Amino acid sequence: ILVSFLISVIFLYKLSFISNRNTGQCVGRLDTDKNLISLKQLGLKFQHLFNHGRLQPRDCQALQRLAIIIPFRKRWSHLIVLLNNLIPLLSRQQADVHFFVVEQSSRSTFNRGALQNVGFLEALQLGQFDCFIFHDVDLVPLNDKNLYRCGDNPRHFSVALNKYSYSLLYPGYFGGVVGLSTQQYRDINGNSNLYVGWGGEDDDLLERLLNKGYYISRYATDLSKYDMIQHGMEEGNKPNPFRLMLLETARVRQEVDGLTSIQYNKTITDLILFTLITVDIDNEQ
Ligand code: UD2
Ligand code: MN
Repeated sequence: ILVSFLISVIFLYKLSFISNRNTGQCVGRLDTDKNLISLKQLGLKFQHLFNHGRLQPRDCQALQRLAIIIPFRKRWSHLIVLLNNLIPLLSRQQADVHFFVVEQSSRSTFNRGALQNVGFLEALQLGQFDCFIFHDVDLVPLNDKNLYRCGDNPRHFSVALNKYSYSLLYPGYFGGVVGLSTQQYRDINGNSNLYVGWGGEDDDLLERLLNKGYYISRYATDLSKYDMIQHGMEEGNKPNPFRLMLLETARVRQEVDGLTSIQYNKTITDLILFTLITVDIDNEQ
């Protein structure tokens, strides 16, 4: 009797863990689900949680409405893995969230900073958002107590990456996944639009926020672990040779280079789980 009692207790405990992972409370440390399913299957799996592109808690009203901005080009398998892991996590965190995938059309060199500015401006055309989380498509959070919300200072979420043995790369590292309130992002005039190709735009963003009297806020390392899905470097996103030179003038450019100066053409498509914003960016502006 004792043995069968113990077995049932263990079984019930496991069951509650599994059901928590799908809907209920946060559970802490997670394993990444790396299964590749189609975009259609992903839609079928999660569509019941969405209403007009908005994932909302069932039993309460969230304090912050979040926009997750994903700069993107030709990384569909990463996007699927990210959403497959992030949607249940955010649902457990009772988040009120809308995903915006900001895709740069293939003509020009990749410009992550400019795409983030477009995501911010276009999201605010479509709804009211309190908090913007700018999210690399290839970073999967490993702990659901890493709470996706904005605070009094800009927050760096992706502190500890598998790629860097789960330790902070350097104290001023502000790449990967960061969150700024709508007010904070406006105050700093968003990202620079001048970083064409790989690198430097994240360090520039840090200069901009420090220049406006903010500092970086981070959660404990244990909560801030991420796995970066393995990838190479794209032809259209080669390291920018001017990035260090640009960085020297970050603060003097801040008022004239950013949200206030960006020029682009866009096409918007509403899908079940996210809004796709396809953007033509003129890197010569
Ligand atoms: C690092 C930073 C990233 C950014 C970049 C320099 C981390 C974890 N990430 O990323 O935040 O500062 O350096 O620009 O430190 N992307 C596409 N398609 C492309 C190219 C880029 O979708 O063809 C997007 C995608 O969201 C990707 C992000 O841009 O995650 C950053 O590009 P990356 O992953 O190639 O660069 P990585 O890992 O060095
Ligand atoms: Mn990456």
